[in-house]
Amino acid sequence: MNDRVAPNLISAVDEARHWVRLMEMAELGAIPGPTPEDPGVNRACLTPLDRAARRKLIAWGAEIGLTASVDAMGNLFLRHEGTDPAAAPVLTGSHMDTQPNGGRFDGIWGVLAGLEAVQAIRAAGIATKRPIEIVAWTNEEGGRFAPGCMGSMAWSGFAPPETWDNVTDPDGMTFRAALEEHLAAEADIPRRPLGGRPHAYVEGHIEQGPRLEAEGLDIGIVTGIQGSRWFVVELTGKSDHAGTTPLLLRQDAVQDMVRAINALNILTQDPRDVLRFTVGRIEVSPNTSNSVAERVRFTIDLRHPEKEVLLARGDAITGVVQAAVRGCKVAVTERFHAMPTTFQPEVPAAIERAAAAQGLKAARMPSGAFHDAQFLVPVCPTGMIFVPCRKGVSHHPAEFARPEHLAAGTRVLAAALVDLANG
Ligand code: HGY
Ligand code: MN
Ligand code: MN
Repeated sequence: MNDRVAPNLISAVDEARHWVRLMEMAELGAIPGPTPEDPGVNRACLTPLDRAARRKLIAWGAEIGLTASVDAMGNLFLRHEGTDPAAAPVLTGSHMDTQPNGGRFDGIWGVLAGLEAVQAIRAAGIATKRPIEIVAWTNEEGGRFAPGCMGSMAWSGFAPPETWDNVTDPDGMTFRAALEEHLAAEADIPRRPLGGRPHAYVEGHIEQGPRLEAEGLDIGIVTGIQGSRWFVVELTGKSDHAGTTPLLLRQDAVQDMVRAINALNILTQDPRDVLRFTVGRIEVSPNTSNSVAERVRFTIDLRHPEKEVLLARGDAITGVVQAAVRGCKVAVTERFHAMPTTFQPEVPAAIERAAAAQGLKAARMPSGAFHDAQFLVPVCPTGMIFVPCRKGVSHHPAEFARPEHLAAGTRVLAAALVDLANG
């Protein structure tokens, strides 16, 4: 199918323009990194920084004739019209929010690759039967409001939009209040209904793993995404004086947390090192050095490519914690439940054709990170394009991808979009 793609499409993808836009976006929420050459980004969802980045994207889209719209979850869309406006669009994009200690490429590359690909398609004078829409999903990271992927979960019908109304950020603001504030600030942008039936979805993303770089590959043709489950464990004990209370009389929530995590480390042992178990956030109260901790809340991020393992180990968490603690009350809440997904063959095949036609070294591979794409699978044929990132580092300011790799990924995306839009 790709041999119909105009050869000037590839040359119309402008590596320098694409890199400049990425670096401009990285200034919105820039934070110091390990070296001056590696600044990071902290741009949480539904913040003024997030809105400044969206306005910049909308302006770049308007310059090339794309029309913007926003849905009730704040998902942002830029539309390139097709010769058949009534045809189901091909969707591409990713997310613009970052981790609090994030990098310059996670998420935002996929959105800007979509913009660059569509700009190249238009510059090359290629008419697409189907419209192409670039999407920026709301709150993929789950850093400010947990869990992640709220925008794509609500859009795809995986969960109702009001599911997370009362989730609060560290400052106590609810997701619903932040979303209403956000939508009010973007009241001038046309609204669109939540949901849709696109023809296909393609997401560009940095690999966030070491394989492509280690094997000298240009493109990852993603075959699917491993499953993820997020839990919050709350241990409630009793606060006491650190100097006068005998250890035997204490209900120390921190000591019970240590017992619980030690027991969970045994539960999640995996000699093949495939299972991923992470405790990334711990809240202690009253959080003073000379009072015994009354309450601890800690998060669990559990991942595995096999549904059976994810269910068995995840369902055992509550019992393991209860057996491990000494005296604290235990409450375990599951906050995110995304089973392993495999992409349908059509989109990976289009990506493979595009990479082969451009003589790029590509391999099929699964994704260890979760992405909005996993919630698109039940809605339409879905796929992802990975590009290498340095040493596989991500969710850190040292995250880096080379301009030539990003341009190659964008060229594959552009060709795949034309293939899917005219196929
Ligand atoms: O956590 C993840 O897998 C994604 O990068 N947000
Ligand atoms: Mn991401
Ligand atoms: Mn991420």
